[in-house]
Amino acid sequence: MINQPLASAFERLADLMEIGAESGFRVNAYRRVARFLDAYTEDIAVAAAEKRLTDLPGIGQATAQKIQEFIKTGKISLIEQWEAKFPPGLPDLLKIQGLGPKKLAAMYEKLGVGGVDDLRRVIASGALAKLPGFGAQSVKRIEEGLQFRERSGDRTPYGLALPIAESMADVIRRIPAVKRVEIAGSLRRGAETIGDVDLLCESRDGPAVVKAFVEHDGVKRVLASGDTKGSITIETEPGRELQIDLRVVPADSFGAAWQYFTGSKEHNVRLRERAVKKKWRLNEYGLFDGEKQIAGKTEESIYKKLGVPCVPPEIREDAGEFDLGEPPELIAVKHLRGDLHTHTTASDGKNTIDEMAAAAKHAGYDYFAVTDHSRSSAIANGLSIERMTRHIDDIRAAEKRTKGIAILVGCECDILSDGSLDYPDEILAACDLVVASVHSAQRGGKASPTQRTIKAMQNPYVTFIGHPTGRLLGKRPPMDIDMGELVRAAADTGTALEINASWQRLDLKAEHARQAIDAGVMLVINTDSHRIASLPSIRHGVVTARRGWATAENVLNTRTLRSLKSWIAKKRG
Ligand code: DGT
Ligand code: CA
Ligand code: CA
Ligand code: ZN
Repeated sequence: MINQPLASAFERLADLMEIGAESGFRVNAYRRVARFLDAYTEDIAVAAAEKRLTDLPGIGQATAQKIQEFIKTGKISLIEQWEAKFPPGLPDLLKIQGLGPKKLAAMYEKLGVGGVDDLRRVIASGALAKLPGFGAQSVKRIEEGLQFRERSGDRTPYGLALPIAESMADVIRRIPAVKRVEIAGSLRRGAETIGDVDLLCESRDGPAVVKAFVEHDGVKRVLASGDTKGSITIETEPGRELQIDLRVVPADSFGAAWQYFTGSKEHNVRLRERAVKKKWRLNEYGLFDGEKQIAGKTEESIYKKLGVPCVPPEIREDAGEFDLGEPPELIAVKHLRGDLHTHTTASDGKNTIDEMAAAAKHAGYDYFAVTDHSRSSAIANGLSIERMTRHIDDIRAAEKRTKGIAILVGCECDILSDGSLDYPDEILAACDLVVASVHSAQRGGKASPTQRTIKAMQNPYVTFIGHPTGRLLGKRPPMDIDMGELVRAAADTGTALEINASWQRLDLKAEHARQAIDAGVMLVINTDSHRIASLPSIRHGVVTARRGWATAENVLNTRTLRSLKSWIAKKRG
């Protein structure tokens, strides 16, 4: 659906206009359109084709025209006009944590900041801190955001790279000479960030395939174009590109190439040692005894010959997988029976309880939990005790009228700066489950983040900790958490730890998930969805759990509703 990219386009338009100090009225109107599109459950292209756009709330003639233009051309010319007004590096600064359009406008007008280099200069000279509305604290945050973004370099988050790779794989699949296409590399292993995408295809006509690949519409730059290999880039967002490598191999070598280019390098080195010990040779063309190929049509054939388990790609990291007797059965999406961390319009979600319920049911779940924000999360429209009390009734009423899926009453309760919880126990007790999360003072709370979280876990109503380290990939570093202490306390108190599947978070990350499992801690995989379109991102959480060696037994929301409830009841005593 074009709804999401279109919503982002209107959001960008609003940002640009706000940087340009355009009237708040028009800016807000475009933000409302973006929010509407974001939450709109039907395909906006259908409404456009049926000339119904202006029947929709907040969409007038002018906006309808822009939507039509975007559907036809993939862009909105007004955005380009606005972009032309500023130095090209200026809008990109919006991606730095702590910098919004208003601050950018001030920096641009008063100090002539037009990009990252200028920003660094005005931070160093102290000029930025002197600007009204900035101050030392806010400049420090901006500086941290800038440094963090630079450190994360040009790796692309898994959740952004995956859909791009999948649609490129579909494009290649439609080339006539192509028999088969697969994803390899770090993306197949489910790494949290991706250096480049590696695709593999089976064909006997390499040159034709590579030609079609590098000449495809969406290609930004061609880096290499040979007989069996092509390399291109795709623009993921303005100013950022993702490299995609394609290799063309014959059927007899497909398994060997897939194994080799899946990696990791460390895993491959160990595997090659096994081959050498047997006086064989292993490379991307196959496993060879002298000149004779003895395996390589499939991956399994290679592992089998070498006498090592053919483990899932997610755990090919030389982190103990060679010591396994059998390949483990890791957790899969099909094992999950429900999503236990979601938001609705009651706080900052875009869809109602009923819409979320219908979508969760459609996803095949047996249950899901509504966990809106608690009162202190003002920016997330957190619920006062009175509103929460009514919300609980609303959820129970929705549960009564909904068939085919159980709706659990929950809340995402803030862990305050001293580690106390944002709601009194009576409210928590009225919920079926409670997510406790740190949302404020990630640095410099009254107690350390570890101590705050442990204190929250000691409350019997806290079922699990949401996004335990608070990181945002490429944007915000994790809180300073002592993971060893945290998982011990989780085990002691019978509190589960979340793997938040949102692609910006992936929190816990894989290494921490494995540490938790080793300590006997229960994991729970949730999307933290703020709209129904986010529910499928559960698979990012599952991949992260797999990289942490999780099986279905390690994950709370693989349980039946009855077994889930009794697990929660055990901690409540
Ligand atoms: P990335 O792209 O940085 O996220 O990580 P990968 O793992 O996708 O690395 P990449 O794209 O450089 O190479 C893809 C795979 O090809 C890698 O996982 C293993 C294999 N490979 C590449 N270069 C070597 C090498 O020098 N030795 C061995 N054993 N394998 C290699
Ligand atoms: Ca790669
Ligand atoms: Ca590569
Ligand atoms: Zn949440």
